[in-house]
Amino acid sequence: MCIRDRYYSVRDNIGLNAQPGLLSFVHSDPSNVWVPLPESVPRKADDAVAFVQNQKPIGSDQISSSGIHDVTGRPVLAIKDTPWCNGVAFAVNPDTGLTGSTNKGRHELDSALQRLSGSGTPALPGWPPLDGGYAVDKSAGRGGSSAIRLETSRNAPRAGAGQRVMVDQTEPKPLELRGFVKTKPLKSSLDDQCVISVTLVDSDGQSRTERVQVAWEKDDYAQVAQTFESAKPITRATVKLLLRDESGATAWFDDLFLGAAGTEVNLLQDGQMEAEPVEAGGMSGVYVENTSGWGTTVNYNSAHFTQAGLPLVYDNHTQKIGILNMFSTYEYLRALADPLRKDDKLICLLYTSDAADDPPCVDLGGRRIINKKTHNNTTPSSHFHSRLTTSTPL
Ligand SMILES: [Ca+2]
Repeated sequence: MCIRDRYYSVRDNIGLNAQPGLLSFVHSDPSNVWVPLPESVPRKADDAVAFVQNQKPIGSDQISSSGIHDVTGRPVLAIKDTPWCNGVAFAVNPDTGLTGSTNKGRHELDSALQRLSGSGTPALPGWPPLDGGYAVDKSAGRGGSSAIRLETSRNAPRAGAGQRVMVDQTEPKPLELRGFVKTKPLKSSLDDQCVISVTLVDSDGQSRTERVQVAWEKDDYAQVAQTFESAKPITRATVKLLLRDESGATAWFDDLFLGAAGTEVNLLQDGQMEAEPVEAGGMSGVYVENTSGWGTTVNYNSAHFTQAGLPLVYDNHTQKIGILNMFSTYEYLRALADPLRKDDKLICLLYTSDAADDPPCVDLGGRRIINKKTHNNTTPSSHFHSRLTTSTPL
């Protein structure tokens, strides 16, 4: 079986899974560990490595156990400034058989399965789930009865909900965001742990993302409010409710408003979170991103050699042996296929493609995707068209 799909996975103004209605597949990126870097850290490899060693951000344990080394023993990485992460992507060996409970492959596998088990959770039609998704809490609402509840754990450290709205200003006017948030203890000290992120796109196609900080440890709903000014008319906006905490946290969101300042016209659909939740349905499984990424990289981290299930390779250029990372990715896929096959779930391999002439197709839940013109009016570098090619489970 083969499914082709045009999928806007990395557009900043479309959350993962959100826009095409891909609600039943969860995302796995097994060969990268993304680390956002503060602005003060120079965008150089040595500085990025030092930051990870000294500050121990989320993912540092996976980098130390699964990191790919080049022939000189240095971590393989790429400095990146992308809509979803301004920092560094460390190349990692996704083999789940590496020693250490914190290896990337095992973490990714456990996380994908856990998120998949929750991906059938009914969601509000106006609020597509992001990352690990959310629950509709019918008894925790502030106004009315329902609220969106985000919960995280070690295996599912990110949860979220998002919504894109057309603003269509003809002249610049301030936009106001208001909402109410309640949180249970947030243990780590990251300042972007619980935020409402608002991405605004103006009439020139320029986008900017503002993060509205949520107060910590509130037993009751507290209001957040922020006004955004823009020199150009704002054409569209994406609001994301985001929680990330490896040690486990909970946050509730209710009564969200986004609209022209001083008005009560809410651009958000179901800002009160009172709609009837619906189930995602259709086929489900895991889509694995970057299956070609780092694939031809040879991993010289000798600590990984004895755990490799496939033969090592001899590199003519360096005249040394190593692990071809594509083989490690295959081992990850094989480990992932076992539990999925038992449950009639699918693996989809996602790789980047410039096949802009791909025909519009159905999405994985069987609904047709309409490729609106607004998807294509930004610069090519701000997104890539991806093609999902799936097969039956490996
Ligand atoms: Ca409500």
